[in-house]
Amino acid sequence: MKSLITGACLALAALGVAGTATAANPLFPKLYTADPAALVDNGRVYLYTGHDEAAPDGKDFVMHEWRVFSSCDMVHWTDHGVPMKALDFRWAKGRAWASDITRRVVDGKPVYFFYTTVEHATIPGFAVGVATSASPTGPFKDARGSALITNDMTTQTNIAWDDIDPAVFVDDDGQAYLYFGNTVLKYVKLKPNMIELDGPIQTVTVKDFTEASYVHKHKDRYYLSYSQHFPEETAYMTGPSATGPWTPGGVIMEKNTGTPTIHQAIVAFNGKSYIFYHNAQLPGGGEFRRSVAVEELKYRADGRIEPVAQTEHGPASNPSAGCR
Ligand code: FUB
Repeated sequence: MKSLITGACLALAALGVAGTATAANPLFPKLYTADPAALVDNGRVYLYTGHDEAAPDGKDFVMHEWRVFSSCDMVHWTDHGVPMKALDFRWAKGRAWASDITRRVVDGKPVYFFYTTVEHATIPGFAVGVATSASPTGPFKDARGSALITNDMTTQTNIAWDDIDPAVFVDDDGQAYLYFGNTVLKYVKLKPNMIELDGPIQTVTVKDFTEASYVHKHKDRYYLSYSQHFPEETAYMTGPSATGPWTPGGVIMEKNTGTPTIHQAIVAFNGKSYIFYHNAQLPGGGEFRRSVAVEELKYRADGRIEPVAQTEHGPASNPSAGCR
């Protein structure tokens, strides 16, 4: 298997579309990447990012597509290219902002559900779309032919980008939730088909919330992490269920220099936990030219998360024996 992957990577690298990278942070030295999302599947970790394409003096995000990478050890990464572009949603105007991913078995087969932020072409503001694929590396196709969430469905603020950064969480009982929002944190239940809302959009009061909400579970505890303030730092709360009530836990990662955003994803892989985030540490990096990095994340005995420092060396190799 390893030689097949290596051979495939060499061939793809020759085409200039994919290849392998040995980690140290930032993970991908030839590409500006942002807004990480992660999925562990068959012992392999898949990492989904946005692609920052702004010019060095750019004054806004230029993001047309998402990228996907994978690793069996958190150190060597395979580039699987572009699983989807913003304009693959025919109702979208563009802007491939943050995404998240989950896997469910439908009719006995795995289906990968990719939730994304894009700008809507006809309903002013940003929207959430959902796309599916039979493979974690795509290609992903619009699952509905219409947006799942549009800016006119929420009224807490009049910000055009207040319905961004979808994060999907499937609880142990099978109920799926989608968290999203800028300035106001919202969540909604998803129907079992994963492509329709099931009930009203709810809000969560979170002091200093900015964006990038993300829910994961560790042992019996639920963790809601998010970006707070601007420039952003990564904070978290804990609770007894996927809907809280939430108790503040503190700061996981301090703010960046060079970019005000930080956008995390937290995942358990091969017996350890990791936090993906972005910074501006690649040469030529900045607010609109970010780069994804990863660190090991540790829990204290009482369940609290230890503060995580950004490093250049990244985590130690953690080879997954079951990696396919
Ligand atoms: O990448 C565009 C936006 O910047 C994301 O939606 C936010 O989370 C922030 O990272």
